[in-house]
Amino acid sequence: MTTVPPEAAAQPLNPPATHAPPRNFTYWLSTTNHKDIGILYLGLGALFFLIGGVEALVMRLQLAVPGNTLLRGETYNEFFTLHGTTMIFLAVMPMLLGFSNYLVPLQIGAKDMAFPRLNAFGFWLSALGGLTLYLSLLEGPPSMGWFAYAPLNERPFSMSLGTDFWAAALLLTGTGTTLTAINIIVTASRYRAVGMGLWKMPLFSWMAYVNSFIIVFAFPALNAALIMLEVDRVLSGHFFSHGGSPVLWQHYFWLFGHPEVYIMILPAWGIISEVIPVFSRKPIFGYEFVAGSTLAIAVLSFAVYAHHMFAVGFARPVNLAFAASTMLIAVPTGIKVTNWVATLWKGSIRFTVPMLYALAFILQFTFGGITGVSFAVLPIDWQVTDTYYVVAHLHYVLMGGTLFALLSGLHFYYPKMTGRMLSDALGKLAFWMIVLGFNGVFLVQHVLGLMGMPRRVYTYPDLPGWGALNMISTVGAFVLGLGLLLTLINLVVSRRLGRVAGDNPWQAWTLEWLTSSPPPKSNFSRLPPVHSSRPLWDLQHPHDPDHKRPRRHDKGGHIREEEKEHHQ
Ligand code: HEM
Ligand SMILES: [Cu+2]
Repeated sequence: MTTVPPEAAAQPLNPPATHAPPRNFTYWLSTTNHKDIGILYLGLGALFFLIGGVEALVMRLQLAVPGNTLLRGETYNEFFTLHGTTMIFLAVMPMLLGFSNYLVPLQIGAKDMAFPRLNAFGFWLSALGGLTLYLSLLEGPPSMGWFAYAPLNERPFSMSLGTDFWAAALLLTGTGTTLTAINIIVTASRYRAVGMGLWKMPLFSWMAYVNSFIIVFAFPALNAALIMLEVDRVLSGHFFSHGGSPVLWQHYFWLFGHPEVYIMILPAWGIISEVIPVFSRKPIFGYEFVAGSTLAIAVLSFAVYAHHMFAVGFARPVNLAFAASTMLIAVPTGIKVTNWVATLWKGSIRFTVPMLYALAFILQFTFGGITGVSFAVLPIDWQVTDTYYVVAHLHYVLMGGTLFALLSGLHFYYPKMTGRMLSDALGKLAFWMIVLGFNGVFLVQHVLGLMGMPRRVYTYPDLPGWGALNMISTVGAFVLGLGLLLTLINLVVSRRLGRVAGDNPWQAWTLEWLTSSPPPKSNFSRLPPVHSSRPLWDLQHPHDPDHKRPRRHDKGGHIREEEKEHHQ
C-alpha cells in the first residue's frame, strides 16, 4: 500500500503566510483573535504560577526543620491562602482556558470563537481579578485559606479589607471564566466543520465543551456565596454568622468547589487523550467511552460535593449517600484511565517529552485518584481530614495530574503555536527533575499525614521522623522548582533557536495540524472533508479511512501497518 506523506497531503490546503501587524503592546491589549487570547491566558497563568510557586517554596523553607522561625504564624496563613487561591484561580484555570481558546476553534475547523470581543473581555476580567487579589497586599492579605470557611471569613475574624479584595478577585475571574465558557459552548455547538458531528469532535474539544457546561452551572454557587459574604461583611448581614449558618457557606462553596476540581481536570484529560494516541500510533481506544464518561462525570461532579464536609456531622444517611456517589464517580474516571492504557497496549510508542509527561500523568493522577476514593471511606476521612494526607492527595491530582497534563500540552503544542521545536535534551532533563522533585515533595506527605501532622500549621514539634520527612519534602520542592525553571528557559530560548517545526511535526491527525505553524489569522483557507474524528488520517489514507473501517477493529488494540510506517 502506498501512503501519501503528511506534508504532501496537507500542501494544497495550506493557507499562505499572511502579513502580520507588529505585535506591540497595543496589539496585545486590543486583540480579539482566539489564538492571541489563548496565548495571553497561558502567559497570565504562567506568571501567576511563578508567583504561587515562589510562595510554595517560602512555605517549604519554613517547614524544612522543626520549630523554624522564618515566617510568623499569621504570615504563613497569608501565604497558604494566597498560594491556594493563586494556583487554582489564577494559574491552572487560565492555563486550561488558554489551551481551550487556542485549540477549540482550530480543532473544529472554525475561524475564531463565536464572540471574539466577549472572549477578550473575559480574559481581561480574569487579569483584573489577578491584580485585585494581589492589591490585597496593600491592605493586609486574606488569611482564611482558599475555601474561606465561615465564620473565619467574617469581619470579627478577618478584619482587613484584604478579604474583600479576595472576594472581589474571585468574582472578577469567575465572571471572566463563565463568559469564556459560554463562548466555547456556542463555538463548539455552531461552528464545527461540515461533517464533524458532536461525536466526531477531537477529544480535547469534547472535554473543553463539556467542561464549559460545568463552569456555567458551578460558578453561580460561588458567586452567590461571595455576594452573601460581602452583604455580611459590608452591610452587617447575617447569612453565615451572627445567627446565620457557617455550614451554609460550606454547602455553597463545595457545590462550586467539587465541580471545580473536575473543571480543572477535564481539559487536562482532553490533552492526554490527544497525546497518548499520537505517540502510540493508534486511534484512541473506545472514543465513545472516553467522551461519554465525561458526560457522566459532569453530572456526578455536582452530586458528590458534600464529601468535603464529612467532618461537619451530618446524619448517617447523608454521609452514606455522599460516600456512595464519591465511589461511583470513580467508575467513569477509571474508564478513562483504562482507555488510555488500552491505547498504549501494543502501540508503537514514541517516548517524546509530551508523551513522558502524559505517562507520568497517568501514574500520578491514578495514585491521587485512589487516595481520593479513600476519603469516601468515612472512618479514613475522619482520621486524616485536615492532615498532610489531604495536602498530598490534592497535589497529586492538581499537580501530578493537571499540571503534568499542561506541561504535556505545552510541549505538544509549542511547535504549533510558535513554529519551532523545543529542545528535546533540555525537555527530558527538566522532565526527570520535575518528576523526581514532585514525588519527592508530596509522596512523603502521605506518611506525615498518617503520622498526624496537621495541614495549615506554620511549624511543628521535633517528633520522631517529622523533621527528616519534611526536609525531604523541602529538598524535593527545590529540585522541582529547578526543573520548572529549566522548562521556562527552554520555552524562551527555543522561540529563536529551536528547529523549525513544520505544520505537523508529530504526524498527528486532527485539523489543527493541517494549517501552518503558527496558524494564520483566520486559521484555514479551506478545509478537507471531515468524516471521522481523525480527518488528517482519512486525508492521507483515502483507500483506508477511519469511517470505512469496522469500529470493532479499532477497539481491538491493533496497530495498522501504515501507522507503523509513519513511526519509522
Ligand atoms: C510548585 C509546587 C508546589 C508546592 C511545593 C506546594 C506546596 C504547598 C504547601 C507547603 C501548602 C501548604 C500546606 C499547609 O500548610 O496546609 C500548599 C497548599 C495548597 N496548594 Fe500547593 N504547592 C505546589 C503547587 C500547587 C499547585 C500546582 C496547586 C494547584 C493547582 C496547588 C494548590 C494548593 C492548594 C489548593 C493548597 C491548600 C491551600 C489552603 O490550605 O488553603 N499547589 N501547597
Ligand atoms: Cu470533591
